[in-house]
Amino acid sequence: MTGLVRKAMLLAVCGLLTAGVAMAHVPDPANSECPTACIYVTGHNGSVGDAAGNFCVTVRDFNNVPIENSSVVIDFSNCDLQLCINQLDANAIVDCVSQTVRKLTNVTGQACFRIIGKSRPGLGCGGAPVNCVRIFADSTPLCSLNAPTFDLVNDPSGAGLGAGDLSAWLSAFFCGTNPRRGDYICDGTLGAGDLARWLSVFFGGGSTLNCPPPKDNNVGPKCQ
Ligand SMILES: [Ca+2]
Ligand SMILES: [Ca+2]
Repeated sequence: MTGLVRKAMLLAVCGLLTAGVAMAHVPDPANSECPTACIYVTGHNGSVGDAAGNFCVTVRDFNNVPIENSSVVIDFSNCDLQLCINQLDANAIVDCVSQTVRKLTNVTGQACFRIIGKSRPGLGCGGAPVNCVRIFADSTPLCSLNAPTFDLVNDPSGAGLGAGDLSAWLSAFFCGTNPRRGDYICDGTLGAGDLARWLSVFFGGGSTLNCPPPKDNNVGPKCQ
């Protein structure tokens, strides 16, 4: 091997090593993990968000190493729901203007959420576009998902799931346009499986309450 070739190889190896170091601690979507189906937006039981809505995001870098203290942002700004300011989670930060909920990852690179909120009023057969939720880690886009909502109509008392929500789901079912807010099985259509999932969350008792009214009627900050 000539001296010139050896030098060139050395430079190439150094370049690769430098690139590897530079990519460390930068979130890599290919090595990170998002929820597999969609994100459930639920109510709470007075002390904590409904376990039915629990989901986790794991952030890893180019070398597949978990990133601790990565800022995971769940961005609902394209969705048809209203977040509650109080997520009953001391580690969750809600931004009403940007409609985001944010948490830092733990030592294993994981941040878990239970998003508390409800559907906006007056949606009729319309609603959110496909994959309205965007998930970022340190500003790097990781994935996009749908965000069905169990609490579909407001209750002036601040109560959570009830007959009015069930009725609203049935109205959505008869739309024929499959509003994504009622697609709990996340298959693109509304059917018996979605109704069964709504009933299981209702009877699970974890969404007996939601954030207090009034809703904002699609103007102003999309949370309360
Ligand atoms: Ca309701
Ligand atoms: Ca479905």
